[in-house]
Amino acid sequence: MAHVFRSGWRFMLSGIAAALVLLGTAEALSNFFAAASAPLVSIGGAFIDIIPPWVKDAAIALFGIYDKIALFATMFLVVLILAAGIGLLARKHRTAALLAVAVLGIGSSAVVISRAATTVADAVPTLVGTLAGALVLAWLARLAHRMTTTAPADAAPEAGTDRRRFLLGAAGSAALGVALLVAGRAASGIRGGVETIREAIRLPKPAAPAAPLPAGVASEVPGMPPFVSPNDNFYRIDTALSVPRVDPATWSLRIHGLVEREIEVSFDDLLAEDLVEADVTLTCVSNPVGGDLVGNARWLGVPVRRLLERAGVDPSADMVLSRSVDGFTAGTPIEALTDDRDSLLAVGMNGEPLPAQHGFPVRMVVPGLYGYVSATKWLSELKVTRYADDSAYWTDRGWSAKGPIKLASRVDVPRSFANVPSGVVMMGGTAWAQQRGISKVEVRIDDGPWEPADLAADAGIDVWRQWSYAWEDATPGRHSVTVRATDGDGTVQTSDRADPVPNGASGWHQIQFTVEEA
Ligand SMILES: Nc1nc2c(c(=O)[nH]1)N[C@H]1C(S)=C(S)[C@@H](COP(=O)(O)O)O[C@H]1N2
Ligand SMILES: [Mo]
Repeated sequence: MAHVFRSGWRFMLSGIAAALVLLGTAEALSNFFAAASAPLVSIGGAFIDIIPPWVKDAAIALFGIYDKIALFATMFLVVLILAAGIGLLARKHRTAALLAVAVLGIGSSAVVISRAATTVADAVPTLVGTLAGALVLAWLARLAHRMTTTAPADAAPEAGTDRRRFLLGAAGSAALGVALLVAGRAASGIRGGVETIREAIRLPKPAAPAAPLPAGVASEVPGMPPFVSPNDNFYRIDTALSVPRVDPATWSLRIHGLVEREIEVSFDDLLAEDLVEADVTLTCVSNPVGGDLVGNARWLGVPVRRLLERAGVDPSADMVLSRSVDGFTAGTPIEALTDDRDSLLAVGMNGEPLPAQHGFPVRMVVPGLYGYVSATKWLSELKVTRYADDSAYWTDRGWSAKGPIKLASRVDVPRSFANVPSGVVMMGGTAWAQQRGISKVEVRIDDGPWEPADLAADAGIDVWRQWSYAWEDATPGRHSVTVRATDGDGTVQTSDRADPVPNGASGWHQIQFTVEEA
């Protein structure tokens, strides 16, 4: 019995080593194909597209920006368990096990091909990987068999050789697979490909530069987030498990649908336009009260309005469905793209070409609307249409068709559950109501009266506004601070709590902190 158990482990190991070779080979080869040609990228992507929205919301709540890593780790674990099972199957039924590998490989290839950003050729990494994995499984299973059939007690020298052969083969295959995986991952992330192209781009100066930021837009309270969010840690939210690799030389944007004339523009066409610069604070509808899925940047681009005018929008249209190369879509009310706000086809972010993660080469930026209905990254298409005729990615998954950004405010300093020294307690935070601006922020200590906070300088209605407040006679002990803002129209932020689903969170942000004894 113990003997059978031991040999079972050998076959499970064979399966796992073969799976690592499969994944490693496919991952390494995927660098020569679309990013989604790596099987786990496509399978994960398909999974994200079909799971019920609440699962995704729960994952974001649980893992935040690490949701993608969590998904990859889970998929990897599932693959290893599956592989161990197939290895066990190979002990008695080698053909059945190889057939299972083939079915899984072909099935995965089909998923790869079905993705929006891939073509049939992108199945090559998965198919070659499957072949390599199957060969390794067949070989290791044969070695494992030889070990099992040679009784360990007698014929000792031969058994020793077989044992060594198997262990070397299994360990070597597993190591090779892991090495290919690591090298393949390291080589991807578009380094050397699109990243070199991106770095070589020189963006033209804006014909209409943004006004310089007024002095004093940043609150002086230590520990506040920067007023302009650096590109490197600007929040990132999207359904793309690997960042799409889009070459600006072959990129084009097609504008079609309810228009007088279809137009198609290249990246160079866009750069040749008079470019407009605008400070716009972007916000995710999934941002919880007090959350940080919000960022402020200076964008450079071509007004969407200008291209829509050229195409000639039919009066019956009420929506523009923007589409990404990876299949994501957003539905934006047509007036948000044709009125005089700074809705842009953005090519630049804080003085650089768009970072790959933020939509290189071209994305949409629309002041006043949550990202899911407006901020399409890796943009490829604008379809002028009607809400009655088309719906977008998140609308199909239970979120509202329209997503104006709700008035919001948060406490950034002190941090939740911080201990602060006694004396004057400095507090600071951020408020936003894009398209309306912020006219007032008030804070309340414990159950005390609402006190006006000091507003930092105003950088415009589409930009967040920082505030500060000095609590002069802070008493030692545990306290809470609550914040509420008033927008430029005089509307006071509601205390009604709403979850992010279906159209954005609301409610006052409150944090707890402790003032230390003097
Ligand atoms: N192609 C694509 N564009 C997308 C998304 C996406 O999943 N895919 N997510 C949208 C959402 S929900 C938000 S909040 C913003 C976030 O933009 P950022 O990652 O640059 O902050 O991008 C939008 N554009
Ligand atoms: Mo979002």
